[in-house]
Amino acid sequence: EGYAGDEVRLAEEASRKYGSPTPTIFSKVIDKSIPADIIYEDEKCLAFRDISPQAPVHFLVIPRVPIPRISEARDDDAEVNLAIYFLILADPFQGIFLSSAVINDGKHGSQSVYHLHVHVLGGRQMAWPPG
Ligand code: D5M
Repeated sequence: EGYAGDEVRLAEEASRKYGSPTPTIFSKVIDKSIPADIIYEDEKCLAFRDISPQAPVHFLVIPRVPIPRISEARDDDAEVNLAIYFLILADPFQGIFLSSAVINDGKHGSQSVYHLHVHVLGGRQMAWPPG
């Protein structure tokens, strides 16, 4: 509820900007047609726990607009402003140490879901570089 009804408008907007992105599983998370552990949402973005957590804390931050990948984000995609996301996320996760934020881009980045998402991981020692 709350922001329901915006999805059609956002999909049309994305379709104009990016061609017609194939809807992904994250569209269903957004429209709540599949269950997800949503920890934060506002008119621009959603955060929910990763179904396959790689750390004690592992959630994904996605824009509602279905931008397929970071390398296709446009200048006018203000909602992709990571500073905004992390400011927002600082609040629900106050007190939890967040270690890394990762964006996988395309085939070489092993991106599997083509709806832009930021992995936010924490609660354990991370390694560098990623595999
Ligand atoms: O990572 C895509 C991530 O999305 C991967 O860590 C699993 C996660 N995922 C996939 N489906 C779901 C659902 N339904 N809920 C929560 N998390 C999900 P990538 O960066 O594309 O490799």
